[in-house]
Amino acid sequence: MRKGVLASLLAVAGWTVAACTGAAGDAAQRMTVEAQDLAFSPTRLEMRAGEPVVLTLKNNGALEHDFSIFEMPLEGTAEETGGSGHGHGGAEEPALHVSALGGQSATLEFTASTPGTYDFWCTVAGHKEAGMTGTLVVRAPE
Ligand SMILES: [Cu+2]
Repeated sequence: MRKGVLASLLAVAGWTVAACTGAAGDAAQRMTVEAQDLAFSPTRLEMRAGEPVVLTLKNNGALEHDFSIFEMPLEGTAEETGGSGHGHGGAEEPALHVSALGGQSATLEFTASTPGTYDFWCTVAGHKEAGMTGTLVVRAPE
């Protein structure tokens, strides 16, 4: 019994270390999306499936902005760091989401699993309609 508990604890500890080290590391595909009031730059991102991505959202505007993709298959779960932490009020949660207050930056680590073209936009009310949209292209692994 005790042995079983210890093994479980070790398994949890091992998992935690792996999570902290991050799937990303040096080999990650690093990219930055800048947000203005009210646009993204660039509006087109490309990445490879199966390889970790570290995406930085740099908010150069005064308003809060986010980068969201509602439906996109991932390997594991996305990890947001330094975001403004706004919620979506119990509405549908995006598969990918990173938010930043005006003048701040936040990062999102994730791994896309499936090649395809995905639309991203800012979910702050009215921003998508004002043109805060873009396209993320996931290419097949090399
Ligand atoms: Cu916005």
